[in-house]
Amino acid sequence: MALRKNQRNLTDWEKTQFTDAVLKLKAEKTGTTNTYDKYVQWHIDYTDATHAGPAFFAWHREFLRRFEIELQRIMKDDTLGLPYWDWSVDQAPPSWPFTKEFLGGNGTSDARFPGKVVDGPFAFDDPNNWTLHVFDPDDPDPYARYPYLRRQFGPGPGNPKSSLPTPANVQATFKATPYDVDPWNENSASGFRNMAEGNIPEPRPQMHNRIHHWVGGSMVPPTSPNDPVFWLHHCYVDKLWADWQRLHKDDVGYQPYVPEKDARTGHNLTDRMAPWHQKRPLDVLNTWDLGYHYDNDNYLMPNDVLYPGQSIATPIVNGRRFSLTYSSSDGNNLVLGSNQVAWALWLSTNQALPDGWCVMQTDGNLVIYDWSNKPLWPSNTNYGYWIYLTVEDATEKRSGHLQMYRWDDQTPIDWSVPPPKVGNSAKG
Ligand SMILES: [Cu+2]
Repeated sequence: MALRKNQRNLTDWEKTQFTDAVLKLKAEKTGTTNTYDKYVQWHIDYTDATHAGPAFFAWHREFLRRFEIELQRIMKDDTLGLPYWDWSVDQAPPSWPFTKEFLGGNGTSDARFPGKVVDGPFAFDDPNNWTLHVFDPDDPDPYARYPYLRRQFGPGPGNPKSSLPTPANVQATFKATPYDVDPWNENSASGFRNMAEGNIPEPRPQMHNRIHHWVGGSMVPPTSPNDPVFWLHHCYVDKLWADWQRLHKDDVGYQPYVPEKDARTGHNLTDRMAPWHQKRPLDVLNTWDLGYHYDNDNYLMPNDVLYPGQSIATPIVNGRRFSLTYSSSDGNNLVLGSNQVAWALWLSTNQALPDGWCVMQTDGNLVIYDWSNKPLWPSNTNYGYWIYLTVEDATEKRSGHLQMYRWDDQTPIDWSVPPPKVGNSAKG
């Protein structure tokens, strides 16, 4: 199971893991191309087929998951998850991804190389020599066939928007129902899909589309995966869908994927999605089934790791949200907290522990380690089978509690907190 984290909370090590993995896929030859460029080519070949229709979210979910599995393979780490960029919040340094240490910054305004990215691991002149090979033959921009990564933040050709979407835009999109409406394309006048994809309201582009045009340069579709920020952008777009699915399952009644028929081929519930033809939209509705989840889910799965400052959280139910944070400001302890109280509902210990990390192990133990991998605090739940931990939300009887469950049959196990307020559990 891969845990997909907000890029603003990634450690320097996690950022390097991601960029190294991307560089390795680019360097891995396959046939006449490389693994990375195969994905760029798929995106350009299927741009018309997969955008502006209900399967926009389903196709990109499968596309991203395939890419994530390639990252895991090349790094030999099946817990590696794509990071997401919440562009409605992280719109400036240092919390956005366009830093020298992560994805590199804006392109240069030098008239000889307009938009050329000159810092970070994906700069053409960096020793990694990130080189573009896949181009859009129909792009009228003469620079669109230059072999270096380009970015031109802000308004530009085809982009009247000088800003990124806001949290209010995101909230409005979450309210949109149903999933999609007739005529199931860019002219659909309402529905979550077309609002989040970005063709409503006028003036276009909004939401998802706006980010492509705002980053500009290589991020202008269809060859946008040439810029690795594509994955962080689309990971957040996928998270929007996952959050929308969860939101409308709980409160407003279940909102299914539509339509079952009536959309063009490839976009109906049980159409096979090209070019792989294995999955249908029906097969990608649940991220758990696909092998990943987001850090705003209230689960800690086997092998999920929290580094300092990282957390999992419940959705807000009846105004209440509970979260479990591995908190450096609380002495590198696990802290169960709520948005309604300033104090901790539970602490792993009330002493300051050395810096480290926290993992839900496959032996069933939740353990805090220091950087030399010495255990500092265990939950003592090594029952010998896989366990996952949940933060119970306000719909549950044990609202605001941590509860562990067996992975295989989802029965609760004998460990939950609080009480006690501090320490190891209410085992036995
Ligand atoms: Cu896109």
